[in-house]
Amino acid sequence: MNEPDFQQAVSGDHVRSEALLRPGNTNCGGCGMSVALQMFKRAIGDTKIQLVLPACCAAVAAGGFPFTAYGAPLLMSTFASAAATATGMSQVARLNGDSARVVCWAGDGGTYDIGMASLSAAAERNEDILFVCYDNEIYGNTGGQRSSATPVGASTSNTPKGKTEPKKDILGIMAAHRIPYAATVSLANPEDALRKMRRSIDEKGFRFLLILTPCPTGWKSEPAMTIELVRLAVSSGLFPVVEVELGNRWTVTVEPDFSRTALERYVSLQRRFQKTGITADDLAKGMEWQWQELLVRTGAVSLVERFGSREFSSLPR
Ligand SMILES: Cc1ncc(C[n+]2csc(CCOP(=O)(O)OP(=O)(O)O)c2C)c(N)n1
Ligand code: SF4
Ligand SMILES: [Mg+2]
Repeated sequence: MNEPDFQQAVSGDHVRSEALLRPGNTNCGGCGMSVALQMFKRAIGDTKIQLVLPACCAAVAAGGFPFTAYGAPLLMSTFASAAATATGMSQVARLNGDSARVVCWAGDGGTYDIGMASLSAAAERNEDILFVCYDNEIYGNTGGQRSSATPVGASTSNTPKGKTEPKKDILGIMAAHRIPYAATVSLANPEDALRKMRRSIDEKGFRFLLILTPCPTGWKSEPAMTIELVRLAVSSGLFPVVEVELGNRWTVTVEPDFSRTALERYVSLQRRFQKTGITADDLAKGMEWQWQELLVRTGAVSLVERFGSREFSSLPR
């Protein structure tokens, strides 16, 4: 897509050829993943893609055979083989001179947990694929069990009293593979989101996007509050909106204001937190750790400042 076309896509002032997720799909009302798919299509325009969907709500969304709610060719895979399957498809497309870009569209279960081995292997080989994780912080499709993306304190069907472990730092893990591009995406900041989606489809080598996608069914939130929840997660600092180039150039692309009111509202709008009595204060503790880490990664705070030790002054930044 050239620059004027991209500007049109950002403004929404364009004609979409075909939706990526069509009417007839089985997603719940207010599903953040549906919004993410539509925004992704808006960013990529008519760029030809092939989708790989491991087991997840997005796979079920296609509907019953022989129909499909997707406006792109797709292959459903096992959790464990999604990135390996996408690797094969990308290599075959290259050998055939086919311009299609291969995109894995996986849930947090298929990314943080069950798909991690082949995901890590494909990232390490720098395969030419885009791996998108839509993160609803649970195994949504099987009734809302915890995943390693579930935040501390959230009630799930197998942690009814609240999860005790913090959310895994998946972006840090992916960046450690020194892949060309990794980013987190906020659906409440469309301009930033569209730019990152566009870049990740164009860039060569392994790219990774993490999109926070509220799940009204599992989060026990109102469907109409989906984008508001993302906005609150971003402004409170709970969901850092960043990008990482080549594994070590970290940039915060949407600055939070660390609003305590936003954090309290974020908690109050989801019954998954109210059930366990977790408070904004409890969530703020984990957030502090995350931002200390992030400020060092972006270079805003040096290791010396963070740890106050002379031993760190000789380390490269
Ligand atoms: C190896 C394996 N274990 C378990 C399942 C059952 N299963 C299907 S979908 C799913 C949950 C997926 O969670 P996630 O990837 O986060 O996607 P979501 O359902 O939340 O969209 C599970 C556990 C499976 N299909 N394969
Ligand atoms: S369970 Fe959650 S993620 Fe799955 S379709 Fe429903 S709202 Fe979307
Ligand atoms: Mg999930």
